[in-house]
Amino acid sequence: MRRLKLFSFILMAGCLTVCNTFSWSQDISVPLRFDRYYNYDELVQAMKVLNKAFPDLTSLDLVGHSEEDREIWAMTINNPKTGDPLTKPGVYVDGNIHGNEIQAGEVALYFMNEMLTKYGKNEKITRLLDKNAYYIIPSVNVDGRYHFFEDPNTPSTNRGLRRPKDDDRDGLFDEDYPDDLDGDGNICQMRIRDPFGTQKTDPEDPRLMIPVKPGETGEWTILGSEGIDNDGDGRINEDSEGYVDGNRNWGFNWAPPYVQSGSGYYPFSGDGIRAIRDYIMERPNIIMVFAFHNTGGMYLRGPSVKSQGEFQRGDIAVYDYLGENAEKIVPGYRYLIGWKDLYATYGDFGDFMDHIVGAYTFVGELFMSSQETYREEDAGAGDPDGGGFFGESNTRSRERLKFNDHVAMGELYVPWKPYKHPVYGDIEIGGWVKMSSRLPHPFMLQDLVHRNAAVVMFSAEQTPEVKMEVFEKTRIGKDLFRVRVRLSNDKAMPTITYHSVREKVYPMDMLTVSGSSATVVSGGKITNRYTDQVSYKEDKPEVQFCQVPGFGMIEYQFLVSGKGQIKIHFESRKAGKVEQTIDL
Ligand SMILES: [Ca+2]
Ligand SMILES: [Ca+2]
Ligand SMILES: [Ca+2]
Ligand SMILES: [Ca+2]
Ligand SMILES: [Zn+2]
Repeated sequence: MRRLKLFSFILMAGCLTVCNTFSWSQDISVPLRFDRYYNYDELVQAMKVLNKAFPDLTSLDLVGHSEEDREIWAMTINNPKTGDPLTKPGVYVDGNIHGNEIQAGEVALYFMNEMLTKYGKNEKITRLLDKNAYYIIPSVNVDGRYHFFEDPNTPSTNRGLRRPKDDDRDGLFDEDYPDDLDGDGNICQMRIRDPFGTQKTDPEDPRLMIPVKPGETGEWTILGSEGIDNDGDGRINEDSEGYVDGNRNWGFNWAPPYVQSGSGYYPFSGDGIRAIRDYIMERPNIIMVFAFHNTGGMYLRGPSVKSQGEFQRGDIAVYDYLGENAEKIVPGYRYLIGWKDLYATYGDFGDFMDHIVGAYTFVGELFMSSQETYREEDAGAGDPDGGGFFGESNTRSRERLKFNDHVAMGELYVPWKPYKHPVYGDIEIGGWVKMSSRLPHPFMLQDLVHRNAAVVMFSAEQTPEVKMEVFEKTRIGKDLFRVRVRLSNDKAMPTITYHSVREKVYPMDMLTVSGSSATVVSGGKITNRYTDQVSYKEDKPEVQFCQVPGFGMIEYQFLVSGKGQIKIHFESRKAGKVEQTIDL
């Protein structure tokens, strides 16, 4: 049903030449290599190999199954000697929610490989691993990843979830995919000679075309992606896989498909998406989140839709600190706001994590094709021969073709070749291969995965770290003591996001004072230490609700009556526990 049987033989032959350049199945061992890409099976194998090599520091969880019953795996990296994962700040990293955006998976794999292989050898990484719990799902859309490697594709196909949809409403589901007519493993473009066409050959590079000017004779008409009319309905490539977009299917600010394309019929209709939601909700300690995608070189934060309004000032300060440092760690990448700088999205993952989980969330849009040629991404702006936000001008294309010719040794572009099409007759097929455009050539992959993993590490270092100091204990009467406690945090992130505090997303942190022979008479937050101002809490003064800010501290005062030992205990959903016992 997917494709004509006729082509299956040449399909396999085609894949041998294309896939081998970028991935191979032998030798998955520790340390992992990153001069290659990992298909779905290899990616799972790589996770298992890491788990086997570092059994004390890792565990593998089967998160759930996809639409096509593939396994979705998560790895936890945690040092049990420094505590249970739930008692530490949780750092969540995923990738590849869009099936074609595969290097996101390599970034996640690299992060795991780097943390584990350098633990105990590199001082900084050792400290980071001991500090946090890490939850990593390298491939969210496992079906998309599988089909991106195994099937002929364009750089942009196999993005959505494998939930059949009848795009052209003819009663058949996913019946007319593009077809790899020349059997090279790629879906390229078709063009036909046509004196009435709107394109002519680019004199600077005959592989490219430029629009004809008014009055000129045309040379080419572009027919679209490689394909035939598989179901004989007179249309070509009109109903391929899906389409539900995993990153529009989350249950916060979800909108139906007539508002948000690809959102699915209801929130969490995706099997794998639902399983990952459950996995996340079972880990309420998650406070830092990275979701990797391609392409464009961006670190995006929310809000995803303008009508949500801007985040709270305290949260923006955290995002700015992390985002501005990310820009320095990955040259050329920009720290941007989703709805404002890119486009509005409803029901996306980031919104869910910001608003429901109460975590700081970045979407990392990996790769800039300008890094192939060392020119600005927007070189095409104002160019008369076109180029839009995601499109590009011939100026860019000419440069990218030189990169293909002289650096990638021709591996990224298929020159136009004649083909006899059953409907169009004599046509030509050619263009960019699936492993181009949105993905770095393997020789550039190492740099991409390292720098972006370093961004995760920088942020992981900035998860809250609360220290407790009892800075005063004074006898102010018979068996009456004044006890002052400082909770400080020298990292950028507060113990709870400001959004979570305002919207009461989950319980505040708690500071409690208890002792078997002592009673807390009064207690409250010190608003001015010098003028002795305290904002006392009327009921249950032995329990104080609080948030420890980033790069800051809060102080509390308790009047305690009694004797013996008292225990001062701080507990946070995201920032763990600290405790001290003192003698009155
Ligand atoms: Ca159909
Ligand atoms: Ca092809
Ligand atoms: Ca058709
Ligand atoms: Ca059809
Ligand atoms: Zn994406």
